[in-house]
Amino acid sequence: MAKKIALITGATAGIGKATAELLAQQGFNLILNGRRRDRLEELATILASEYGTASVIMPIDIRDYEEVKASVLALPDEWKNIEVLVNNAGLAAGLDNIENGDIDHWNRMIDTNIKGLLYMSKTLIPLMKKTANPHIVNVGSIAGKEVYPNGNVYCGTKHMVDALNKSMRRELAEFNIKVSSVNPGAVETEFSIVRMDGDEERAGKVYEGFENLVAEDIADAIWYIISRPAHVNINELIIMPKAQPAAGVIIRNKGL
Ligand code: NDP
Ligand code: 8X3
Repeated sequence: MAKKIALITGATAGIGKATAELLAQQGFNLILNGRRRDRLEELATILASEYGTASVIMPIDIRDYEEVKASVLALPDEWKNIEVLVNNAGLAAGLDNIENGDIDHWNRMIDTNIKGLLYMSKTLIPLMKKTANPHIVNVGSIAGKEVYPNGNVYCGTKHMVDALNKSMRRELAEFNIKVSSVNPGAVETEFSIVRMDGDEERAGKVYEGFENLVAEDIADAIWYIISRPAHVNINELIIMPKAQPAAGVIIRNKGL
């Protein structure tokens, strides 16, 4: 298997799926993670027919450390040669102040955005150290750089991703592993539907009256990050819609 291997978490939708498509197009073989097995199978079939991509699907919940470890251990040896890890899986749940916050929302965000990213990184770092040009790309957020009203716990988890991104870079440079982050503003994916507990009408309003980012914009940035020459590392990128000058601030209905 001559192609490089990338593992993408959260490849069933949005930014992860668009990144899988772009990396397949750029000649990677892929390990595709997400909980929805049917979507992973469908994506693997499409990527094989369109780009000749070989994929292994990893339909697991990254919040479960034992499951993460077991599924990585179960990979055939030739698939353990993982050069690129895109820590993308994550979510926001709810948009309430802390007083009215839902404990289950908080746990899902903390367990996925922070612990899931840690579990996957801890498990893969020993394998990645053995590869030629290892690179971890963490998907943070503008919510990890700034805060906005009712963003509280989501913003907190993404600030932690920002801190982990910096920590990993400090720790892993001596092992030749690049660590980068991409930090987007509003991207229309399934993100707001998940945040609003499935209320598609409310989710749709988030993107009304301005031109939001699309998943392909972020996939493009991830490809830019991982395609730099070996001696260059992009520490972090912040990518916003033109109409979103800051977290939680959107200029609507200006014909953008
Ligand atoms: P989507 O909801 O479209 O995609 C999220 C992906 O994460 C899905 O593939 C989902 O798969 C996966 N996922 C969620 N929980 C788990 C879990 N426990 N185990 C494994 N996979 C999981 O949202 P986006 O594409 O927008 O989000 C991707 C990342 O980008 C997130 O980290 C998000 O915080 C970040 N982000 C998004 C922004 C936006 O405005 N959309 C802006 C800034 C950052 P499944 O449900 O099948 O498990
Ligand atoms: C999501 C970006 O601005 O909706 O991480 O919080 S924002």
